[in-house]
Amino acid sequence: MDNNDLERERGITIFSKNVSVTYKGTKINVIDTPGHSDFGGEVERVLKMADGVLLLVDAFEGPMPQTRFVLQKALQLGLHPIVVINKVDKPNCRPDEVHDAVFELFFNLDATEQQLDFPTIYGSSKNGWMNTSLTEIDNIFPLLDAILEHVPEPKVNEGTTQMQITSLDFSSFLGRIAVGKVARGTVKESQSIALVQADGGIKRMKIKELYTFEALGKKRVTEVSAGDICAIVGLDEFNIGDTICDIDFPEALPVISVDEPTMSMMFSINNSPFFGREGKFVTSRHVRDRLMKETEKNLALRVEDTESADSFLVYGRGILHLGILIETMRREGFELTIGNPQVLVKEIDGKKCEPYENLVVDVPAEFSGKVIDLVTQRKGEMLIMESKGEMQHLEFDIPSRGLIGLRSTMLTGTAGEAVMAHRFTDYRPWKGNIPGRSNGVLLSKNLEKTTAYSIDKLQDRGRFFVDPGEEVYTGQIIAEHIKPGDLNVNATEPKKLTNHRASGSDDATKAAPKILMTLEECMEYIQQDECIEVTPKSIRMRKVVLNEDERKRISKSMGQD
Ligand SMILES: Nc1nc2c(ncn2[C@@H]2O[C@H](COP(=O)(O)OP(=O)(O)OP(=O)(O)O)[C@@H](O)[C@H]2O)c(=O)[nH]1
Ligand SMILES: [Mg+2]
Repeated sequence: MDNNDLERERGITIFSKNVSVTYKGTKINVIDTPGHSDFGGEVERVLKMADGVLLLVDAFEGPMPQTRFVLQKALQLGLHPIVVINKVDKPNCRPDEVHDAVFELFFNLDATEQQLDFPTIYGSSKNGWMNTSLTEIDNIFPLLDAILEHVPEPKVNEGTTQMQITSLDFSSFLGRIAVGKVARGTVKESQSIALVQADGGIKRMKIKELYTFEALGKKRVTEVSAGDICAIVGLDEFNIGDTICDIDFPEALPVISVDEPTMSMMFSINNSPFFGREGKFVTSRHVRDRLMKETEKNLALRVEDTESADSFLVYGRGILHLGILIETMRREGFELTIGNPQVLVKEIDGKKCEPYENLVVDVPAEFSGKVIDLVTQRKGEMLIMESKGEMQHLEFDIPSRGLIGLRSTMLTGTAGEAVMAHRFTDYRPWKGNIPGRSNGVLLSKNLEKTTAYSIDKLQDRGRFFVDPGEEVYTGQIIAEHIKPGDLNVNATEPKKLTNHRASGSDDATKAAPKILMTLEECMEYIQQDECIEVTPKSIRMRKVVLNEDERKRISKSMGQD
């Protein structure tokens, strides 16, 4: 179902999706939700459309931090999950232990007697089977039977039309499409309705076209009754959370609450010397309009104007949440400057508080000491340490701040073996200073093309982010310094003519290949005085202040404060 470009590239679900299957005469609507913790708000919202839940757990890894979160939301809504232990084809998987762990999780989350009595299905979606036991079969009918048996029929409320818009679909032909479950009465084609907004305002409009979900697509219908999920075309203006009601009896459903943002980043127009070279949309007007448009569907996102007309403060749920937005914008042709991510600090009972997260790391036992070391340096506290096959399972409490940049150091420190996941828990008192990046950077002294000759000479000073022949500018971060402290270097010197060796390509082959960093890696890499230039073609890290002398003056005056 992951059909969006970004989803395919990353192998994760970002947007929830609807499909349906008819089994033994019953239509089953299936909603696929994202699993990553940054998209918790989305999960929470679409759960409101659901009459039941399949809780998918990996037969090797067991419940993850986000499993806890989504399960908690489902239990609070009074849903009765069916537990699906997937991937039993994996060698060394432990389906029975995982089942026990899931039971313990239900118990810890105050599940009712009835919820604790959950049905369990085992299987391998990769190999196309699901069964009530660990015996491999050649179909998934036991899973569908469990759905028919354990998921209650939707409540069909009689009365006037009522449907809350819980998600949004988009088609270039039809425009914005409102999706939700009909809660009461029916919704009809050409019906005139009242749209009740979050602030209580009411707008009258007309439904143009109506669809239900059928297999992997949509089917046009003339009427949808309570209990089914429907997609509506032709409402010009609506927001997620609005209720579609009878034109004469506008009665709204409770407003949808979503997770508060935990992180903010400054989005500005591109102000590098390469401004406007690679993008189509580059003015503050373009950027502002696009961000405001995004807030209509991206509920966990908030955008604030700042003192500068060229900068906007964007609040989100985490690096991935904001990273996806930036990546989407750059593909649409935008140029931006992105500041370093800041966690949201709150004052609670007169105390400065910051977000904390639950961090889970699975790592081969030989690296567990290293992991504990790295997390403790960043003010993490270990809660759990246990063996899971040949792996060590570690759980920590850590300020969100400490997580920024942790992934790359963790992967370097464990030869790429650590698997980590984290999830926001709550706000707690500020934990004090957390050390930032330990290495400095090499900065370009000039605006010019880099040369193989210079890069080669500088190889023992740092690991480069640019290739020979790439154009760089003053103040651009072109390499990681092998030591702390920044260095301004000339990476653009042409080869000396006095050199007697035959000039040619042999120099170019000596340079180690550049380090490729993803957008999110850059977001975690940069420090307070640095930012990222994002264009459709490039991602460049740079100092906020490009001029070396000016930077010195500023850091001097800061030091005197
Ligand atoms: N071995 C094995 N791998 C599986 C099985 N099912 C899924 N996978 C793999 O697990 C990975 C994640 O699968 P997804 O379907 O994207 O998982 P997801 O839970 O939807 O992930 P999010 O949408 O990001 O939350 C993919 O690499 C799949 O190929 C299975 O039964 N056995
Ligand atoms: Mg998925």
